[in-house]
Amino acid sequence: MKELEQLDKVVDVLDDELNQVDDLNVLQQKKASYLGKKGIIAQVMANMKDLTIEARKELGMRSNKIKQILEERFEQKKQAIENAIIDQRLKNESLDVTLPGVQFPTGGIHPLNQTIMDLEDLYIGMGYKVAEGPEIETDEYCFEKLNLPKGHPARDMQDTFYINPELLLRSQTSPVQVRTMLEEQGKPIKIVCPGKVYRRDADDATHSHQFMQFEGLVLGKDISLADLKGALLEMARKMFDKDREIRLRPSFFPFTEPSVEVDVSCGMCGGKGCNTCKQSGWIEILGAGMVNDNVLRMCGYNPEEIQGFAFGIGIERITMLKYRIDDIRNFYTNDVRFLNQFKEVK
Ligand code: 2NL
Repeated sequence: MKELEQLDKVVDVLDDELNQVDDLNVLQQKKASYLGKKGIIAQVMANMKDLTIEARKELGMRSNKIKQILEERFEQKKQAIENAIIDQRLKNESLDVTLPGVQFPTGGIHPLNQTIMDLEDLYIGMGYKVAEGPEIETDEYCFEKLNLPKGHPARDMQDTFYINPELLLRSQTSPVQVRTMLEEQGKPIKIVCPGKVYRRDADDATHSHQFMQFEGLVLGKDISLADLKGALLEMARKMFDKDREIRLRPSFFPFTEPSVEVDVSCGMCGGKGCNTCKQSGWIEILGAGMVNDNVLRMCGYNPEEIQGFAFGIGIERITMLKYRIDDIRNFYTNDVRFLNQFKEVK
């Protein structure tokens, strides 16, 4: 019977064809072309009515068997294709968790901020509070209450950016201390005041029209110049190294009396004399003194009962000394080749 022969071949032919298929849609079409209403099996069976009952019976049984085999083949192939798709997806989506992470560039702490943070740490450790105030100040707080009345020659010394006759860009952080004194109304004070200040200077290697200052003020009963010297010695040893010495030279500031300029022993030559210290063995780092009685009175303090010291230090200057930076403009031009040298090594 030729129908039986045809059916027997179908499975082999299908196996060959399925080897070529790797797509579920194509597989679906293929299945229809075998098992569908007009498929190969149906076509073979089309002529059944012309056969004997025996032959029909045999052909019917055989075709059912073949259909079952075909169904299995298609189901197996479908599973195989679906598994292959999942394998491919897992491959594509797999992560190698041992790969090094992406390195995002990080910033660093600006050397001036580092110096301010170091100094704040030191003074907070000695019981001081950190006080800040506005960069736009009044003439009253920046000059008048600091014993610099209008027409005082020291006012010309500090060429100031005036906004109008009453308002200016502060030329020192002292107005922050003035504000604190007015608020505290005669009570003891122990503060440091870091911040940006402005002066009408032409920029060069050692001058900048805006720079950072760090001032300190201690008011209380029986505060003396010896207390000032102790605080400043701690600062020199914290900022530079632990065996530095300091020395106080007489000087003049309108807001302190007596006033001193403070030198630190030269770290380059250990005090013997070199180019950095101009052969003197000493480097000037700050100005200080006992708060002038006039300042105390104008800020609501009675100099008979309470007195104390104040100091002012230029952040740029000591940062330059510490890190051997030779041009103040490096701090403000944001050249990453300069800044990267201060990045913390992780
Ligand atoms: C410097 C050093 C100094 C002060 C600042 C000060 C503040 C008050 C009262 C008294 Cl509220 N003094 N500050 C004192 C001495 C020196 O700065 O070289 N300035 C031009």
